[in-house]
Amino acid sequence: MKLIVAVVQDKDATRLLELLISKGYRATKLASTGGFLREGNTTLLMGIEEDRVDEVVSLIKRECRSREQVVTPLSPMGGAADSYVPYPVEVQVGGATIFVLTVDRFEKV
Ligand code: 2BA
Repeated sequence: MKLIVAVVQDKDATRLLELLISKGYRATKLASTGGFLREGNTTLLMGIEEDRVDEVVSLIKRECRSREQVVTPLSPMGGAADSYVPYPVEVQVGGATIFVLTVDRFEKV
């Protein structure tokens, strides 16, 4: 078994979750916050049989869109802090950040 951890945008989370559940997958939805934007996003935990991981990843790719967002960072994204002047920058928030981990042991009691 593998554990898929997927950080997705809130806008895509409900639709993706409904699709996964309708296809018989199990998932846990966690409310999370992006470290950079400090905005809400959604983290899905999914225990998936190894031979179905690719299908789940392609469902995530299908349902999650990348979007541009304008932000004004409160601290510098690189370089010296003393000469820092905040100004809006455009960031591309990805459709999904996906981690696939090996599960050593899985039990339900
Ligand atoms: P955030 O940390 O809020 O990041 C949102 C977007 O801001 C990122 O999109 C990226 O385009 C940009 N960004 C993040 N850190 C940056 C930096 N230091 N300088 C410039 N731009 C920066 P994504 O890369 O698609 O990430 C979307 C969300 O996925 C992240 O929200 C975070 O919650 C999660 N994430 C991404 N990579 C991760 C990782 N390696 N480990 C854990 N969570 C991750």
